[in-house]
Amino acid sequence: MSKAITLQEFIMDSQAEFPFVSGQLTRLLSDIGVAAKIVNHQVNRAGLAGILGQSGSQNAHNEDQQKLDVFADSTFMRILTAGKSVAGIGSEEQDDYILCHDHGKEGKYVVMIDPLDGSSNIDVNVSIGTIFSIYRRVTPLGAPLSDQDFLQQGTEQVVAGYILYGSSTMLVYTTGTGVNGFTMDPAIGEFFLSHPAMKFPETGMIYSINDALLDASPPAVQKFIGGCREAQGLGLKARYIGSLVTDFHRNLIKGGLYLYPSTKSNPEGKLRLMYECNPLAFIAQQAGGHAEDDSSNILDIQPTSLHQRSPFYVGSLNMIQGLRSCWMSTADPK
Ligand code: P6P
Repeated sequence: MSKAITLQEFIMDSQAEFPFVSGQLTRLLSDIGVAAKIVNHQVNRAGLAGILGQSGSQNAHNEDQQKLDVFADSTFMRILTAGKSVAGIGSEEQDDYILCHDHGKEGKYVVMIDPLDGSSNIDVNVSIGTIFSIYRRVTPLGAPLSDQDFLQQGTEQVVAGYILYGSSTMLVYTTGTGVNGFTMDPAIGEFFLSHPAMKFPETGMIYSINDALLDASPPAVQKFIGGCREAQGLGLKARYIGSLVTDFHRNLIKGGLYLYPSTKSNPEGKLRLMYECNPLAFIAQQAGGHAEDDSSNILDIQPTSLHQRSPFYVGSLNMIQGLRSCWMSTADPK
């Protein structure tokens, strides 16, 4: 039986793929693995450690922060700023981006992170996740960071990944040469390569949407979901957990499409482009899937604000193509 490969070994072996790296990316990926272990430990004991429930504070979106939201955010901030690789961090839980090391003059990379997505599920013991993206800074080393370092298109991502705190804890990421998944062995607190070269199955048969949004969704989305329901006899299934990382991960393994549409009351949708849509879109693309908003590839969107939202449809290519044909057939007659 071949030796199990640890996350650290995989990261070191992969460094050869980046011939010009200074080792900063390797260090940064390792730091994310360490922060994931710390957060995982706390998530797994939340009910015992008295850190369930709300923290009493709100985030940048005036959403109630759970105690674990605050813990996860502070943990990733602490670990990532301790290294010299990161010049700045944009967090869904922080109003503005954080500059590291003398106004961000050091460090080749910036990180965008949703420290704990789906945290409203914590108190009911449903799986939750961390989502992260790494970009190269745009401003030169030695200069202070600016907005342009953070408001980059998704195509500029160097790394994207997520940690799923579920029945087992997994770290899944891509550096642009495929998607690899690592499962934690809780006995020794180490991530081992368990899902090499992850790909969406050719045909997706799962659709994931909050049914309560459907009547307020674009006609194309209503037509697509109607078609899925009619195809129930052919094996189409509805699965929606209300935790994006969990729904995405299941659809990546089994094949499916996650939809969070624009609605009449929220024309930009709910999910955040920089912290949720871009990283999962990069992973989806690398796994043979795709991700769009109401009209274009998510990765091509030029961000204009740190916390901007976007409609989000992500998953198996055949299902994205089915949705696209619904957009075309329901387009307003010119
Ligand atoms: P709704 C969690 O708040 C989240 O950001 C995603 O994890 C999840 O898919 C979605 O929102 C759930 O939103 O409106 O269906 O409760």
